[in-house]
Amino acid sequence: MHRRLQNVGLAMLSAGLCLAGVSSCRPAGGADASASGNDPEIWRFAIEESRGSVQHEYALEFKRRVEEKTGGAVQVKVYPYGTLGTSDHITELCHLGTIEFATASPGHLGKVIPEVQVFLLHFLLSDDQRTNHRALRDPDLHAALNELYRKKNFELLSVFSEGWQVWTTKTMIREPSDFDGFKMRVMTSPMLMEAYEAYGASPTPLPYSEVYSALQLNMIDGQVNPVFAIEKQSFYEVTDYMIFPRHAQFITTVTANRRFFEGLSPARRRMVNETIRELHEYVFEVQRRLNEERLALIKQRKPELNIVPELSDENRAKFRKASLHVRDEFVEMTGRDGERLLKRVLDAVEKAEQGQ
Ligand code: 6CS
Repeated sequence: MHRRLQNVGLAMLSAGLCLAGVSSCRPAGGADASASGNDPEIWRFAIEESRGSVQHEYALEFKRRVEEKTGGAVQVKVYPYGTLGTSDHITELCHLGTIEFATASPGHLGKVIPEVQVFLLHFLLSDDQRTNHRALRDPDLHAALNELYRKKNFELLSVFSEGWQVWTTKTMIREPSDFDGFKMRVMTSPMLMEAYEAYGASPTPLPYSEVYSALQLNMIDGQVNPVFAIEKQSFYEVTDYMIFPRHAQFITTVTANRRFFEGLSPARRRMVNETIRELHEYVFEVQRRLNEERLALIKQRKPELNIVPELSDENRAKFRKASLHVRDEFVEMTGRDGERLLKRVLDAVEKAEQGQ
């Protein structure tokens, strides 16, 4: 979309938020705003997923805890995917400060903060989910990332995994050569194009909301997402195979508008940080439970779906080998900052593997 038109659209979205009744409440404004009047202060939290997904449960729990801790002085309004547009719209609204909080997944945010695409590289993290969970909380990694987020007017609050990325496809994929000419839907960050081109596929970037119909109309041959999302968006209905290559995890980040965050009183800032810390453990359990439960549902609803729980070690090694040069492309695309970040992620995983 033309940049100018996009901005007009965003201005209309902002106006829409006021018309939706939010304007009748006191706007978010940190310490000063929280010291006057009896109306609750409203914090808006937009997520990139629909109701009943990992991000939705996360945002609802954030809301519950913040409202409880502030005795209702702050109320959090959660906007599920679609209510404020696509991931790109949500990111822009948080950047502008029209909303205070948003989830921003590297799969889309990479267009704004290229270095965050480090989390899109394949075979980078540990094979063990708990290890990755610890690594993603690494303070040095967080600080390095936050420096990049702040330059774009975001405050990075959290990085977490929503589970393994799983392919649902119309044909069987066992090894890279099976991807020859295969139209794979990817999120819209450029690194994902590189990642699947490395296997010989033809990657097709699309917003989340367009994936189901693109599969249905045979415009694409497959897509990649965690199990809970495959069930929630019904992608399994329009594909024949569900393959678990364990090549990457779906990583997301939680952000706040930087000006809003810095304008909060120290006590409020501490409360947000404390809540975010508490939610790191909480969300690990949520993604584990949702991915497990939804897999059982999919099996029950579509018994004829071919589920491939793992690739052979030999084929997995072929994918790993094909993926490695994408790390060089990442460094080429992101320069010194990207290179340093890549090293930090690898160090954080190593430290977590050693139980530090
Ligand atoms: O594939 C996507 O575009 C989306 N998938 C998930 C699991 N969350 C948000 C993201 O936009």
